[in-house]
Amino acid sequence: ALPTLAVVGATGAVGTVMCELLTGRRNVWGEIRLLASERSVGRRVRCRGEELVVQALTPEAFDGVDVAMFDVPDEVSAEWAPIAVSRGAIAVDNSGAFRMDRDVPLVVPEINPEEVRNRSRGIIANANCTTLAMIVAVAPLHREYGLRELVLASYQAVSGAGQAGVDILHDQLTKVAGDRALGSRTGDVRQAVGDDLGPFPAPLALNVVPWAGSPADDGWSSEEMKIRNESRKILGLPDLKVSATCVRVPVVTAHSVAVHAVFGTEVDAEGAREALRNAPGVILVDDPAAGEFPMPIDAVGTDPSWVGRIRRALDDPRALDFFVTGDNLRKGAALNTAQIAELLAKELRTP
Ligand code: 11C
Repeated sequence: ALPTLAVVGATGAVGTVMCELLTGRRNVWGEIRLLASERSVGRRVRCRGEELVVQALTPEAFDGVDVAMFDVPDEVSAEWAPIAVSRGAIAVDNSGAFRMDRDVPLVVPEINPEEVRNRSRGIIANANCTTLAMIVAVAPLHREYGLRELVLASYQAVSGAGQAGVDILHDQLTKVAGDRALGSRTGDVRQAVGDDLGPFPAPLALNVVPWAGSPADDGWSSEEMKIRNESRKILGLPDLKVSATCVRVPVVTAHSVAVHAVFGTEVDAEGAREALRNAPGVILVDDPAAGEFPMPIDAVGTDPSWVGRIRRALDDPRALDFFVTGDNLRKGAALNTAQIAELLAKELRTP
């Protein structure tokens, strides 16, 4: 029999992409059960060609479920993933609640699929969307050259902050549209946009904001710490040096990262391109003379991480500079979760 899947948070920004994505992938599931908070209960959602009615998130809703995906905020996952496990399900969690737990593997199927077996808590974690966009491109280069250090700057889309982030950017763009004087004097964009900044600390229209997440120690942001800690765990490099600066940009979907990666041996740009050409989950787009580089407007709605602008560093023969763009709601969230769940489905399938 085919295993039963539950999608918790089915009507949120990631859950919605998950339902679309499950429709387009090879079917490995028997029943699919959509679960959400009270206000979405009863909603009808099309998934895999069926019309499914969203059910309430209750302990009983997990009875008979083999794999439960969680696309909900940290605190909801922290409470409900263990409940799903106590009812017999394996939880695949897209939140940050369990990622750094020693008994919870952090799995990227292109990199460490074998880790799905080390799930003594019954929970498998999915990485942050910025980490995911970058790490599928970094891992093949690590295998080739031996990674020592990452210096990163992110260019993160507003949908990373959920639908509220998308709505506020569109509202702000409407407010600033057509006023060609805006952006030439200090404070005028703030005035045009007004006080409602949604989930962000400053206007996003006609601006970039060097902040994502919440404050961590010594001036770092939680997002910058996540990239560091998660990269180390996924690559199995606990001492990897990582410095990230996370920046929010006026893009709706797809996070980008400018990467400076230092390796243990000398690198060459063509060798790096060759490694990336053959890597799963990566598409090489690297012909700047022809206007071909990775960009959100092209990567949105696609599965792979787009990689380009590959150069050997001018001042260090062991370092590469490149640019990566990946859809933060697909590989950055729903797709990676679906891929992990499919590894489990293969294991659980009974003849
Ligand atoms: C953002 N990366 O763009 C965040 C959203 O740890 O899963 C995802 C937060 C997380 O704001």
